[in-house]
Amino acid sequence: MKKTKIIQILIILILLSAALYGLWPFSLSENETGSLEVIALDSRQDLRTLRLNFPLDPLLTDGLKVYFLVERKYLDSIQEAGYVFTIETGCFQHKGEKSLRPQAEGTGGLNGAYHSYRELASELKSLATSYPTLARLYVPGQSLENRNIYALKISDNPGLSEDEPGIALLGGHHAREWISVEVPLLIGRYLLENYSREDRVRALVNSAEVWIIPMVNPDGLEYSILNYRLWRKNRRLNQDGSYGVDLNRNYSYEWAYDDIGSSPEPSSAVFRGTGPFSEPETEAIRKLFQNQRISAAISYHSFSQLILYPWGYLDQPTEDEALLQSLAQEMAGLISQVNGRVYQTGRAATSLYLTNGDFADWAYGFFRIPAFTIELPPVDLVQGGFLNSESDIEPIFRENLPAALYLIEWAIASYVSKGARAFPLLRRELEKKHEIMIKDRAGAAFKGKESR
Ligand code: 0X9
Ligand code: CA
Ligand code: ZN
Repeated sequence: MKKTKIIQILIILILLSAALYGLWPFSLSENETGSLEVIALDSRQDLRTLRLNFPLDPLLTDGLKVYFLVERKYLDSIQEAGYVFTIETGCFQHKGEKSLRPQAEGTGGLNGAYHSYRELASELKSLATSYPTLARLYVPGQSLENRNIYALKISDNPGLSEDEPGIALLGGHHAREWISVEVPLLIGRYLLENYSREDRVRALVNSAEVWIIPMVNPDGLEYSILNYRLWRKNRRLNQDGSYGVDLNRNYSYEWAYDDIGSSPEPSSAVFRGTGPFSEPETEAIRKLFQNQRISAAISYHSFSQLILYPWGYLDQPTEDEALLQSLAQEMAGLISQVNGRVYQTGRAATSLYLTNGDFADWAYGFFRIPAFTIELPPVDLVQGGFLNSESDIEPIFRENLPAALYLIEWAIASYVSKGARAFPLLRRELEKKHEIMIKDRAGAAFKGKESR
C-alpha cells in the first residue's frame, strides 16, 4: 500500500514539473514567450537608468504605465535596484487583447489599413501587373512557414540586370513594427504611379534599380496580427521550446560579437539564432545582395525617430563616418521639412544601443555601402511606441519619401562618378575571411565559452 502511495506521489511530481517546464501536453498556455515577462512601471520613475542597466524591450505606454518585455531572471535585480513594477504578462498574451490593437475599425481585417502577408502579396502582384515595363516581382527566398519573401524591383527594363546602382528599401524585420512595412511599400508605389508624371521620378527610376522588400519577417507579422500583437522575432521553434530568432541579430557581420548586442538564449527577445544566417528570411536577403549590385540601403524599423548608421556592434566610427553622417543629416533635414518631425541622426551603437548581427552592419561591413536603420515614429513610448494608428501611415510615408529619393539620387551620382565597382570580388573575399572567424566564434559559444 505504502509503495503505491509513493508511486502516486512520484507520478504527480513528474507531471507537475513537466507542466512547469511547458512539456505537459494538456497545459493550457503554451510556453510561447519562454522566460519573458511583461512588466509595467510607473513612468514617474527614472526609467532611463533602468533601461541602461537591464536588457528591456519596451512595449508601450498607457497613461502612467510603461510596459516592458524582460527576461524573468532580471526581475529580482530590477526590484533590488528600487523599481516598483507589476507583472502583466497575462494581459498581453494571445487573442483578444483589445487595448493592444491600433485603431483598426476600418476596412482591411484585423490589422486595419496595415498590410497582412496576403494583402501585401496581392498588392505587390497587382503593382507588377499594372506596370510591367517598370516593375517585376522576385522571391529571393521563403520564410520558415513557407511564405514568400517578396522583392519588388523597380527600374526601366526591370527584366534585365542593367549597369545601374541598386538601392534596397527593407521593412518588417520585426513583426510588431507594422509601419515599417508600409513605408517602403508606399515609396515603391509612389515611384510607379508618378513615373509618367514627374521628371524627377522618371530620371531616377531610369538610372537605378530600386528593390522594395517590405516584409522580411512574414511569419512573425502574421503572428502579431492573429495571436500576439507585440511579437518581435520570426517563428523558429527553438531547441528549448521557446519561439523565435531576432532577424536583426542574425546577419553575419560580427555575429555574436558579444552578449550585450544580442543574446545566445533562445527565449530572449534578441536571440541571435544558432549561427549567422541560420534563418531562411535573412538568407533570402543575403541571396538578393549577392546577386544584385546594391549600392545603398535603408532598413525601416520603429520606433524612436532616428536615422542610424554603422557601427552598431561597437562604439567606433567606420572609415566612412563622415559620409554616413552627412547622408543621414541630409535625410533628417528633408524629413523635418515635411511635417516638422525631427529624426535624430547618429552612429547606431551610440544613438540607440549596441546590437550585433544587424542588417546595417552587415550591408556596410561586407559591401561597404551606405546602410541606414531608420526608426520611424513615434519618438517614444509615451507617444505610442510600436503601435501606430492607421492615420499615421500617410504622414510617416510622406515625410520619408524625400529622404529615400535623395539616397537613390546619391547612389546614382556616386555610381556614375566611380563606375561599377568590382563588388562581387570584394564581397566574396570579405565573406570568406569572415566566415572562418564566425565559425570559430560559434564553436566557442557552443562549448559554453564566451568569445570575448
Ligand atoms: O534593435 C534593433 O534591431 C533596432 N531597434 S528596434 O527597436 N526597431 O528593434 C535597432 C537596430 C539598429 N542598430 C543598433 N542600434 N545598433
Ligand atoms: Ca533599368
Ligand atoms: Zn525593429
